Amino acid sequence: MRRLVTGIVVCVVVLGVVGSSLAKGDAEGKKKKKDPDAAFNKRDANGDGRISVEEFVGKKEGDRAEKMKAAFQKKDKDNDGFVTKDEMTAKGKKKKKGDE
Ligand SMILES: [Ca+2]
Ligand SMILES: [Ca+2]
Repeated sequence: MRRLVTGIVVCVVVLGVVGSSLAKGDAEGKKKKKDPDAAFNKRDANGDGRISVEEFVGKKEGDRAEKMKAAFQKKDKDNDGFVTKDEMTAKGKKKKKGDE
């Protein structure tokens, strides 16, 4: 009988810990989704701080790869073949900052 009670207590504790860590992970996950750094780092496979066209296109093939390449070239404002974090986070702004 005592063993059963211990088992139930363990279960409750484990569920509580798992539940709270899941809730925590969820909150952190939502935070990360909005974080452009996380999106950038995910793309930056080799971690050199810039995204090459290969990293940007990833494993896509055919039309999707072509679309990704076109999107990449739009992002690559200075046409150096790499998208930096600044270029990645810039949202379609064609003009430089301080142009107002
Ligand atoms: Ca890279
Ligand atoms: Ca660039």
